[in-house]
Amino acid sequence: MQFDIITLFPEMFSAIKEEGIIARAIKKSLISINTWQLRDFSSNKYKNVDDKPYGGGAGMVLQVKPIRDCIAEIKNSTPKTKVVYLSPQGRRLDQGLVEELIKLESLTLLCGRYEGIDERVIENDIDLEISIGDYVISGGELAAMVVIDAVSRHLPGVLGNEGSLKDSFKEDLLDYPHYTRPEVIDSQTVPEVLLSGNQAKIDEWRTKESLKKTKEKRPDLGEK
Ligand code: 4H7
Repeated sequence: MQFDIITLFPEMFSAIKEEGIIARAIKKSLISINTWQLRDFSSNKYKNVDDKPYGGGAGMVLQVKPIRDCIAEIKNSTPKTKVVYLSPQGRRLDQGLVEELIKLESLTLLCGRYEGIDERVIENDIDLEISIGDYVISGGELAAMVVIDAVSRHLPGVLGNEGSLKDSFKEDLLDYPHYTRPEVIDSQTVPEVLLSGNQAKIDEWRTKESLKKTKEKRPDLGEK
C-alpha cells in the first residue's frame, strides 16, 4: 500500500518511517510513505501557502492552489489514489473504517495546519474526511500517522507474527490481562491457570476475562 502525505512538516513522519513496525514494513516493501512539502507548491519566493480568512478573524487559512497542484502531481503517478483530509469534522476512525481502508492501493493524506484549509478544497478535491476522535490537535500530521499505523498493521506480512491479528469477535472486545516473569513480585502473583500448561483452559480464561473487562470498562463495545 502506498501513502502520500501532504504536509508543512514532513520531518515529523520520521517518527514512524525510521522506527518500529512501519519502518520494517517499508524495508520489506509492503508499504511506501512519500511526503510532499506543501511549500514546494507555493507560487511566491517566500514559499507562503496561507492567507488571511475572508470575513476576518484569527489565524490563517491554507490556500487552494498549492494543495490542488500538489494533489494533481500525486495523481500524475497515482491516478487512483483516494484523497483523505484529517479533520475534527471527519468520519470517526474505528476498526470498521480501518478495514475499509486496507482494501485501497493508495491513500493521499492531507494534513491541515493553522485554522485549516479553504473550504473549496474540501468541496472539490477531497474524497473522504477522517477524524481520529473528538478533540483538537495542532495539525493533521499526528492524525495521519495514526491512520497509517492502524491500516498498515492489517496488511499481510506487516506484523512479524502473522497470526496475531484477532478474529472480528475478539476485535470488538478489550484485550485479556497479560503477565510475564517473575511469577511473584511484591507478593503479587500470576493467575494459576496461566501456569497450568492447559491451553484450552487458558484460552477459555482469556475469553472470559476479555468479556468481563469489556462489560466493566466499555459496555458500549460488547453490545455486538
Ligand atoms: C483540519 C482543520 C485532526 C485539521 C483544522 C486534525 C483534530 C483532528 C486541523 C485543524 C486536527 C482529529 C488546526 C484546527 C489547528 C485547530 C489549532 C488540524 N485536530 N486545526 N488548530 N480529531 N488539527 O482527527
